[in-house]
Amino acid sequence: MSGGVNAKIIIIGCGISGISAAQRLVNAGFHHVRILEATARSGGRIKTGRLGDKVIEIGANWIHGPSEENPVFCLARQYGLLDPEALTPENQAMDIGGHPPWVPSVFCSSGRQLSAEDIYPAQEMFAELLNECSEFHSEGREPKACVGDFIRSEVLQRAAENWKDIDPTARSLRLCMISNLLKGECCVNGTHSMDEVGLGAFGLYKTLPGLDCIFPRGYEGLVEGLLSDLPSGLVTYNQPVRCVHWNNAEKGGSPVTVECDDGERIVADHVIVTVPLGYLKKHHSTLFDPPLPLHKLHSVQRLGFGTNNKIFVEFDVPWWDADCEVIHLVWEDEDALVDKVPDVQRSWIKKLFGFTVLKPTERYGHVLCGWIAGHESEYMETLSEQEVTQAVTQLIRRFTGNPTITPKRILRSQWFHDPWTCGSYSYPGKGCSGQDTENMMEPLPPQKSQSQPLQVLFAGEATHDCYYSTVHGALLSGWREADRLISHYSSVNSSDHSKSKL
Ligand code: 6YU
Repeated sequence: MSGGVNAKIIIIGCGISGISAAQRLVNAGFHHVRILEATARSGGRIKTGRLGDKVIEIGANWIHGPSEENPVFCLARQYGLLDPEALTPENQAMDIGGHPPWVPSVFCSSGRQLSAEDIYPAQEMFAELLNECSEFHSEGREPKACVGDFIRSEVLQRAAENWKDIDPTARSLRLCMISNLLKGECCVNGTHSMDEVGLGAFGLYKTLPGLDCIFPRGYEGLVEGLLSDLPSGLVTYNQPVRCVHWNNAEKGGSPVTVECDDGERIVADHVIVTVPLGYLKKHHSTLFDPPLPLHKLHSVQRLGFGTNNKIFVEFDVPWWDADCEVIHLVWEDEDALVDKVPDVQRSWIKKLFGFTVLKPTERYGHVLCGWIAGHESEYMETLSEQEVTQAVTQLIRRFTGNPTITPKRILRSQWFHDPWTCGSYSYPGKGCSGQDTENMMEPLPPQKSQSQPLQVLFAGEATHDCYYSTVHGALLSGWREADRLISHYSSVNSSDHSKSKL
């Protein structure tokens, strides 16, 4: 490694993938590592905020699959950031397949609360269909182009067969419940509609065992823990990068020059780009000189990156049951299996599938987190807080039939209009395959042979082959690219060494 430790390495972005790459490189002895971050803070899409005196998460919420194989869980445990229940073997062993078994309450648009019997058949059918969607990848077939088409056609067929003898109103209500579950799945996948999620690629996503848990004092504790191991001054804040000039060596310069928005030009041997896919989609043509090779660009375009936002709503008194963990809002005019609204400006609020309840009550009081994805969510971001409060209040009053319910305060995220993120997280778009993530993580110049120099490397959640859209996927991608450089120098040094022996 002796030659490598002097290599100049620039990391663009101080989200978890940029930080984990820096941590690995510094631990391996590299001492010319710098992170350039566009904003005034670290963490990127890990962003802890406050609602009054309550700690809330504006970005990432849970550790998905908190168990031994999950590096976020292991680091959080090491830093002492988790509640004791999350550390129990029982919690780690629970296999929930990405969908926590929350206790639901369901309200419908005529102001009634539905019973478990009303909705269970729809929930069961939907869960079965999601499992089937995940299996097409390993079966190597794709009976429909997108998850939405598959679910819709199967629900219609199965409902005609299995629900033919039930009362038409009850049958219609089950179909409306499926529309609600489709909207919820848009939030999980961070997409406008399940019609935009590729069916064959849906099963690329892998879950880990463990019942999802939170950071009681905030997800940013993880970021602080990792940063505390790095030399001070390694991160430069408020330093947006405008352009990465690569292949300079052919013109006689250093391999890569990073040009910042303020005009500063920094030369480097290697650059690790960790900007979000949403940012890359919007700015790739100016961010790289020469431009990205076509196969890489096409993957940037094919992979999906959508919006999922939260609307936190606090109340003085709860209007939901004490054991309730998730509240579904079912529109009774939506038996056509819809996950988008016809007129975004007039009826964007119909896209909000419901709320999760922040628990435990002793810590959070009475706070709900509303979830809304897609273009409706992007439109919501343009409204004033007062307009959002009004829409949410009307919605809750209508669904509960209680005209007096009044939120104490609200706070919503605005990820689409964040200029350095441009949305929430990635998903496999229609026509995507594992080759697209391979292309995303491929360094520049394209690695036609082992001897190609490594100039620009790519990390970030959207570059992980099976844990995309998560914090652990992002963290692992940073380690992966650091390891690529570490092994590059190990092999360079060992071949130098063997040459010198000759
Ligand atoms: C998770 C969860 N979670 C909710 C919401 C969001 C996300 N995720 P970063 O963006 O962090 O860093 C890049 C940096 O680059 C950033 O600081 C920029 O400012 C900077 N930058 C950009 N341009 C620059 C420039 N030009 N120059 C310099 N700097 C520049 N993940 O594990 N648990 O609960 C959630 C959630 C609302 C928005 C999430 C969750 C996603 C993670 O937050 C995200 O992946 C990582 O933080 C990204 O880190 P990074 O380093 O890559 O980028 C079955 C099946 C279905 C498949 N999907 C199921 C998965 C479910 C995912 N669920 C998520 C849910 C929530 C609620």
